[in-house]
Amino acid sequence: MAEKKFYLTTPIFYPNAKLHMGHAYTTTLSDILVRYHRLVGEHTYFLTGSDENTQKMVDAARKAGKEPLEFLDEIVGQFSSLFKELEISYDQFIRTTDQKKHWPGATLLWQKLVESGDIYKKEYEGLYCVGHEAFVTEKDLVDGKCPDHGTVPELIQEQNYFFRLSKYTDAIKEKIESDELRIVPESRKNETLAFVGSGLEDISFSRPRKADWPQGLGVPVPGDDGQVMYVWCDVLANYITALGYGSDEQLYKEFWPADVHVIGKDILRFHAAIWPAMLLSAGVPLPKALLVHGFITSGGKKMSKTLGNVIDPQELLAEYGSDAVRMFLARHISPFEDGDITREAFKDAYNADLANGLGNLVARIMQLAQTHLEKGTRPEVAPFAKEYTDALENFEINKAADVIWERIKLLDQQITDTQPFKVIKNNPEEGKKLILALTQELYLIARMLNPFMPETNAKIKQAIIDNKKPENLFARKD
Ligand code: ME8
Repeated sequence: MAEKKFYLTTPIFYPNAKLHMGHAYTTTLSDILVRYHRLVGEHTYFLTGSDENTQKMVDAARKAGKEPLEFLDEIVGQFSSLFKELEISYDQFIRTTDQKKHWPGATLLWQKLVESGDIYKKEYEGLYCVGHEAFVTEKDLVDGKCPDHGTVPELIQEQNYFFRLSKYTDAIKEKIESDELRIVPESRKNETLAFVGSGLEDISFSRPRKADWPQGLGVPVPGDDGQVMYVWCDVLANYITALGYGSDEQLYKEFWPADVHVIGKDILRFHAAIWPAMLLSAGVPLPKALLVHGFITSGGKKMSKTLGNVIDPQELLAEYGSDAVRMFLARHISPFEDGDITREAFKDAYNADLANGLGNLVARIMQLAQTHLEKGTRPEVAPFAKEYTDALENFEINKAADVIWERIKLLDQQITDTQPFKVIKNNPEEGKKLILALTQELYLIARMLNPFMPETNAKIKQAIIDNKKPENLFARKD
């Protein structure tokens, strides 16, 4: 039988500023899922990237006194260092300014939509919010300003190409209702069905090329160089262009359709309506699932510089290391709801889960093993418990982490209950058996930690193989 494949994507992030905790969250969840599928022997592909053909990037570059393309390289460099520090094991980082990798596929996709009769030209007038990179309506504004960005939108009148999204209302509804396109959690599925059910309207798919955009920014509309693709056919297309759709299609054949697009709740509508409609129009299979996670706040509030509650992932990484950050995000924030992080909560969780919890357990067991077992007593590898694999198959990442911590607690209890340090004095054989059983369960726990805490997983397994207590796995933070 052919190996099972697993293709996961993250959103492609805007490179107009450094990534924050929310982006770190999406990427960490994604990485945990991919590492799990890799661990159980599937053939995985993990895509992330950046959404570069945007006005807000051009504005940010000019503000920084840089040329846009040079500015992009710098910010994208910062993205990759954050991902490296977070141990994100992606296979490819796609950039939408990549003319070799991305543009041919975006162009082909556009042409397919044209062939289906779904692209038409129309005069358009609307209010454009640069912060959103989207047209907004009067209804969205507060005192004439965009409430999210505090800016007055521009009134724009122009010729655009439109996409016949309305045509796909029923087909999309059916795909979502039948779970052919699964939306997780259920509440997001219902939200999408309500939104799609109220009818989809055709949407603007291109914009006139801006005079101040440098060459190399914005995918040209095929056959009309005066227009560039506006968002959808450029940005959403990344999920297939990265696999070589429209150029070298080997990866595309191997990995498409995506097994899951991991996204935040802010971009649900694009992914649940526009993207499937484009794929239906182009005759491309739909992704299998969308995992829609909530938003992270700090102390119950949106992180903002003015409130002073911004938590920079790089600061936490420098102080606590990647495994601690990954574990907090995985265990203490539900992927299906909004979550909160504060420095205090982080420190408390670190001390309870890692320094006093896992770290202490490893020290207790390895102290016994080092003293009483011979080196080379290799543990047997037990299979994973179903509640662990089920949780991860269903994207219940925090639940899978809880399963591990439940076993950590039980194993701690097992030492207290069986007292191998006493048994060994009167009955060395029996004592050794007890200690070996402890190391065996510890080995399994280490394997279960693999997707969450790759470094710790390796350190514990090595300690067991070397039969040696590891130095300070997690130092207490006071
Ligand atoms: O929207 N909590 O890019 P973006 C949790 N380029 N996750 C958060 C978050 C928060 N507070 N803030 C952001 C874009 N995110 C487009 C996407 S995809 C084809 C194009 C995460 O840089 C979350 O995953 O604004 C959200 O969907 C994404 O970052 C938006 O990133």
